[in-house]
Amino acid sequence: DLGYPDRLNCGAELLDASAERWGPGRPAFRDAAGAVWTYGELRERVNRIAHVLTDDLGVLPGHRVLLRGPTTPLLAACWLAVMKAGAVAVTVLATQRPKELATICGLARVGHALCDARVLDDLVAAGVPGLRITPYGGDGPEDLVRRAEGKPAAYEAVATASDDVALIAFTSGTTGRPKGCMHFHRDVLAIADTFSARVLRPTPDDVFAGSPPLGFTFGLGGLVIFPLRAGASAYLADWGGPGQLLRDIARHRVSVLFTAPTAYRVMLPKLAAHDVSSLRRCVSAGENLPAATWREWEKATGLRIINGIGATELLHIFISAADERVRPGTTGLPVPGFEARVVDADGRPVPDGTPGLLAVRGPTGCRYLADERQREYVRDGWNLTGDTYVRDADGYFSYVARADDMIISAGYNVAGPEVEDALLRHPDVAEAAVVGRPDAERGQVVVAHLVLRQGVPRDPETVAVLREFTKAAIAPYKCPREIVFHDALPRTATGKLQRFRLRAGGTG
Ligand code: 3SK
Repeated sequence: DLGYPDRLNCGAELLDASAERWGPGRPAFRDAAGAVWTYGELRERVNRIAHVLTDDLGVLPGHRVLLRGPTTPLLAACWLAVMKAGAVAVTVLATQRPKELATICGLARVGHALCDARVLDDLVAAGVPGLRITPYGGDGPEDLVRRAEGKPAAYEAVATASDDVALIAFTSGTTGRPKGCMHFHRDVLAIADTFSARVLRPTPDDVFAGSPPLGFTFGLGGLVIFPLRAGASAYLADWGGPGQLLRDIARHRVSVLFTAPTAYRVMLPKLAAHDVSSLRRCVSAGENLPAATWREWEKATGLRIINGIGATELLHIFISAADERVRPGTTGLPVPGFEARVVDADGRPVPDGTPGLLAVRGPTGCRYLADERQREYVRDGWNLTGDTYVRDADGYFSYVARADDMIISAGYNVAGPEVEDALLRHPDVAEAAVVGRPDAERGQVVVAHLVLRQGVPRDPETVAVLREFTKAAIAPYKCPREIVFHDALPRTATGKLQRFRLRAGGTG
């Protein structure tokens, strides 16, 4: 029990309470143009925007407000204003296309949208009936920032109940139809008071930065909720590639980094040219972190990556480990406040050492928005994440594969990520995805889809070298029968690998 009161507004807690506690003059956000917003300035801007929402746009508590834009302090301010106004934020990615936006607006019954003026077109093209769109950051007369200028600098947050819905986040759909996940005001604080406070342990002097967008709860938590709850600051800008992120780390003396395994991998060869001495915490989630990447990062920086598994359904990370608790190659231990176990298809716990389905429960719950899949994914209060995991005798959880990504070849179970991990140990391999291809004789055969490092030839010799290399690392039945080279692997907008597209013969 995290002991939250019945009345709780997460926007007020993250902003007003933090400004009071840590001081309004402390930096809250920095942007790509070099601007710094203090907690006091952020509070004033948020309050003025909240006034526009309630006084001009007629947004009432419980109304759903779509938020869409690249990662900027202004987008974060809009999110906080929606929270303070007691409305429900529906966060989407700036890169989502009209059809996807129309689906989300329909499912979540969105009536209002605050949209960065630079990405307005796709939202307009979505043609959502009755949607009232207010642009921000542009120069039109209706612009939110202009309208906010004349508003009072103070705003009393709506006294929401701690279990009023604060946000609806959509799963990114590694396999198809997105699901809306509802989260309460108390859930927003719970992720900061569990994973962040107990595992990450930031201080008010920390500077956060990273690649996940704010429309993905990995980014919203890591770049807005956690720093504000800790009185720290965040550098908010879109992912501009590995070189850009490394330059930003040096320029803003970033100390807490949130990014995904692929980004750690692509930063590795560029590390030596940048000053990353300010980093003290590196968090990886969004996908399985190969042990090879963990080791190479530690060798290059001396830093032990904090691996974690999170889910939109649980809002943020629920299994992880930091410092001396890290065991490379595992995801870690349940985050204090969460429980996790490995179960069979009937939901019964399996013995340690036996792979099964990962089930988790904790303060953030899993509540799908009007979706019949709630019964399938949530059983007796346990959320089935769709991952196959194994727990060892010490209680550490290790990723095996997505439940539907197990390859069964000639009667043997092959976990794609184990083969990927072996391939990624080779210096020529930049990215790897291993899937099964139907085969009349063996049921399935193991196929490796690879992106090679720049300059490595895509020829039979490279194939032969990689074959020998994997044979020396894993049992022959797991070794890829086929190796296919790609320029890039197919990924969701949040960067998750879409293995189903590779199985279907796509390249992305
Ligand atoms: O979906 C994920 O992988 C994730 C990871 C960390 C935090 C939040 C999320 C949704």
